[in-house]
Amino acid sequence: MNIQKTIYQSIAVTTLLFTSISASAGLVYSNDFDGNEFEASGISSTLSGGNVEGVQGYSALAGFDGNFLRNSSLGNPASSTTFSFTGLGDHTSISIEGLLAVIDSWDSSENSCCSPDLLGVKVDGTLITSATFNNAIGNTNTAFGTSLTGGTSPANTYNNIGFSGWGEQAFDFSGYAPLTDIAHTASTLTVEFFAYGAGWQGGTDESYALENIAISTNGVDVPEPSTLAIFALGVLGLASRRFKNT
Ligand SMILES: [Ca+2]
Ligand SMILES: [Ca+2]
Ligand SMILES: [Ca+2]
Repeated sequence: MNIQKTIYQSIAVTTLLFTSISASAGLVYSNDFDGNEFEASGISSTLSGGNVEGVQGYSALAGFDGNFLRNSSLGNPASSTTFSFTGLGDHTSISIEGLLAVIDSWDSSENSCCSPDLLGVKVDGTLITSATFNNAIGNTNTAFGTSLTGGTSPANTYNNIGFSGWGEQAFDFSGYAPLTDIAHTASTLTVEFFAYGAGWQGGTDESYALENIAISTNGVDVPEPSTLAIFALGVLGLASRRFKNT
């Protein structure tokens, strides 16, 4: 056996090992609710809460197509739409991307008959962000990412594009700061969307839907050069011992 060849092979194996660790970052899960559900290798996912329904007039807005996952639950808090995962590889944060449909008469957060109406997002049980929308009454309207209906219009001016007679809004929350690079390292993950607030009526009165959900991991630690060198030396040590034994 040629020891120089063995050393080169060992370095190649070391490089391959670190390449495979880095490859665990990236897209974990996506779902367009039209039968295209993606799970990364080694990931197991479960989804609960919500109904797959046609997008109705949302089909005119960029990204909405076929069906989405609508949650029209009653209660305070209303039952959540929950995505749960096991088997996540090494990572330092997660990002949640997708489209949000704000359907019918959300009543914002002012003290009226029917508010506040709030949308919360929890990661592993911790509230990450909350939002409110004024499709019907009130003045507060969260910019939950990029508005797909032209911004924060005054109350009662959104177009009615389906469901009951009230107007709708839509947002693309891909890159929305509160849902981007959320610190997270565990191999399990739970992401919950839920409506809450004393004014939440739910049902056919006010509801929401998710479309084109994508959840990814970010920021895998790259091994420091010193760690890599020690690891490589260890492999070389094994290789040279094997050489001496042959
Ligand atoms: Ca869809
Ligand atoms: Ca309400
Ligand atoms: Ca409507």
